[in-house]
Parts: sequence; C-alpha cells; structure tokens
Amino acid sequence: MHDDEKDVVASYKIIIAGPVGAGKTEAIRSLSDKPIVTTEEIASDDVKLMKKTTTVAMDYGVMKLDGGEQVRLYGTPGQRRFDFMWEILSENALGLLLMLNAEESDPVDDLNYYLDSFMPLIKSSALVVGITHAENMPWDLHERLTQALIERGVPANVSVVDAREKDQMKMLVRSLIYMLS
Ligand SMILES: Nc1nc2c(ncn2[C@@H]2O[C@H](COP(=O)(O)OP(=O)(O)OP(=O)(O)O)[C@@H](O)[C@H]2O)c(=O)[nH]1
Ligand SMILES: [Mg+2]
Repeated sequence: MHDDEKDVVASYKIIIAGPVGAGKTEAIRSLSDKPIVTTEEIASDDVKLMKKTTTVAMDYGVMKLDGGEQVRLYGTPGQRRFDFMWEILSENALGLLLMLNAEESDPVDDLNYYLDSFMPLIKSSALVVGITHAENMPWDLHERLTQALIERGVPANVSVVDAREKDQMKMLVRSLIYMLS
C-alpha cells in the first residue's frame, strides 16, 4: 500500500463537465493534492479565440477531504466533437460537478444540454452546479438555473465559484459528497 493510500476511508469518482472555457481543467488543478494529468492541446478554430489550449481527452486529479475520503476527479473535454469521452469517463462515477460559464450566451441552454447528455449518471448519482466567470453575472442567472433544475425535477446545489480558488471548489466537491452519503 502506498503511503498516500493510508487513512483513506472511502473513495469517490467524480466527473467534472461543462462547456469550453468553463474552468474544468483549472478547477482540477486547484483541487488536486498532486500534479494533475492533462491532455491539453493547442486550441484550433473558434476555441482559439477564447484561450490557447483545450482538453482533448481528459483531466485527472486526486484530493483528500478532511474526513479522509479520497476524491478522484475526472475532467471531460468541453468540445462537443470529443463527447464520446463523456460516456467513457462517466463509467462507475458517483457524482457530477457541472461547471457553467456565466459569460456564455445562454447558460440555461448549456445546463439543459448537459442534463440531457449526463442524465443516466445524474439519475444514478448526484449533481452540483458551479457558475464560473461570474464577475459580471446577470442578477437573475442563479435563479434561472435553479428554476430550470426544478422544472427538470433534478435536485442540485447551484453555487457561484471561481475555478482558480481552491477553497471555493473544495466546498462544492464537499457538498456533492454529502449528497451521496
Ligand atoms: N475570470 C475568471 N476566470 C476563470 C474562472 N474560472 C476559470 N477561469 C479561467 O478561465 C480559463 C478556463 O480554462 P480551462 O480550465 O482550461 O477551461 P476548460 O473548462 O477546461 O475548457 P476546455 O478544456 O477547453 O473544455 C482559465 O484561463 C482559467 O484561469 C472564473 O471564475 N473567473
Ligand atoms: Mg480543459
């Protein structure tokens, strides 16, 4: 047994999904206790206008919560042309952290798209939503996202976070783990 596997009371596999630029890779970088595994490539076409690199297969990081629970974090690629990875990564996952970019043209539409795509996982596990890039967020966005979740009959905690802030992201992961236990 590795030293870092000692004192692990439980282990959870969590998926982090959401559109390009929502901050999935950044969140895993903030959260992970170890250097993360990424598959970032130089972005092409429209993504290039937003940022230099983009995830093409997956991100992986691992963190330990205060209670000793180990959380394995799997980040998905945001680009829809890599959506075949979403199902592969979701296998045996215990929860979904959906990150939505408040600066996108229609984050409620993004929410509905990801609810449709990840419904099998959501039904068998739990969901939390993190709204990023929220510096100039429309005042009613939180309410509209919460309402959309109620309409779909999906219970979920919606929080405003900055993916670069470890403590904020840790709180979100903790709330997901609480929903599971
Ligand atoms: N201003 C601001 N920037 C953020 C926030 N969250 C993340 N970022 C930045 O936004 C960019 C998001 O990049 P990534 O983490 O690569 O996004 P991603 O979701 O992994 O995107 P893909 O891999 O392309 O799907 C990074 O430069 C982050 O530092 C936030 O809440 N506010
Ligand atoms: Mg990424």
